[in-house]
Amino acid sequence: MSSLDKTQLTQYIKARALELGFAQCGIAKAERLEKEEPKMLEWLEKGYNGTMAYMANHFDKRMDPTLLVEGAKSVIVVLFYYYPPTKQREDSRYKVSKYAYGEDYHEVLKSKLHTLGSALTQHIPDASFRAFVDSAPVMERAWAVKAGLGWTGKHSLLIVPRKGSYFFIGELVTNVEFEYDKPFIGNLCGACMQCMVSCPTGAIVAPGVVDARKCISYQTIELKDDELPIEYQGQNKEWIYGCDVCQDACPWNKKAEGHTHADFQPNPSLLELSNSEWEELTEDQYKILFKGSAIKRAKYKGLMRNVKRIL
Ligand code: B12
Ligand code: SF4
Ligand code: SF4
Repeated sequence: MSSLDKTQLTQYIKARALELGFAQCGIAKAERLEKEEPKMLEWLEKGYNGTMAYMANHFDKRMDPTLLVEGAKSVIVVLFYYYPPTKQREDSRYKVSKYAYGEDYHEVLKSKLHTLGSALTQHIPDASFRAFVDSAPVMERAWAVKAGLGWTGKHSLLIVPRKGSYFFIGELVTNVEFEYDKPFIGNLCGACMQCMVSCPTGAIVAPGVVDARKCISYQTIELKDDELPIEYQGQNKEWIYGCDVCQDACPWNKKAEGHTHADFQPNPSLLELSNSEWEELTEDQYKILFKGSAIKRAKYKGLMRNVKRIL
């Protein structure tokens, strides 16, 4: 048994999260996401997931973390700030999304989440937990809202008041009970439409709804086909891995400052690659340059296909 009561344990775990480099930590009760369910179903029915068939898998588990993790009582949600301190060279015709400048964030966040989980088991020996970042059937943005961390903007991403959207989201689902945060109520977008009007492909089809098939991020990373469907060709003039246009356009990101994580520094070679170096990149160079990077998700063939599309 822990010597800490519920309030102290809640404060302790949140303080540990901040020490580990997370910008924010909120905690929500693990329960079915009743409100999100019909919206998710509609998104799938409209085919907005494109070839990401996995988005339709484990529907019940995605809606209810108690089905995903046995005995789950709480979802601890953490945010990791990633706006980079340095950017790609100005004259680069081949833009890489800022989230992929450094090491693979899945690895960085998972390792920190496991350290956070171990801190929990030190106090509660029979605590169990599972750490998730991005790839599991978990509605991460909905949980961040439930844990009081922010709202989802018209581009559908989580925005933290005054701090913007350049955050990754991670979770620990655990059998331990905490004092829960109040959900973030409302939406601070107001009448702004900047993300919707600036999206180069019209992928934000309604406020808060992204048709992934039209999104450059999907087309450059998730879509494995050699050719883009004809209706989507020619709209993307610069992105070879992901896309930041809707986030860069957002007033909540206008004051974004570079992060200071020593363990998540941008890869200097990536920032400095010239246009001709991108065009002539060999598979061996790719392997050395992007070792441990999120860019590996696109594979060499996929990345060069994206370079050729722009070229
Ligand atoms: C699939 C996916 C994608 C797809 C689809 C994107 C999307 N918006 O759904 C693609 C490949 C396009 C993508 C792109 C990106 N992604 Co992504 N992606 C995911 C993933 C794996 C699942 C998201 C999901 O469930 N989508 C399905 C839809 C239905 O979910 P939803 O938007 O939450 O659904 C709500 C709304 O649609 C709304 N809704 C539905 N209908 C209606 C109708 C009305 C009227 C209203 C108001 C609302 C509404 O209600 C739904 C339920 O809450 C998550 C990780 C995770 N497991 O959650 C990361 C995640 C969302 N991605 C992330 C990132 C960083 C990106 C990119 C910025 C990467 C980049 N720079 O290229 C882009 C951003 C593009 C964008 N504007 O969304 C981060 C976002 C962090 C944040 N601050 O929010 C996540 C959380 C990963 C992580 N762990 O950090 N992604
Ligand atoms: S990431 Fe780019 S393509 Fe996708 S919704 Fe945002 S602006 Fe549009
Ligand atoms: S650009 Fe405007 S509408 Fe879009 S998310 Fe930001 S505040 Fe909301």
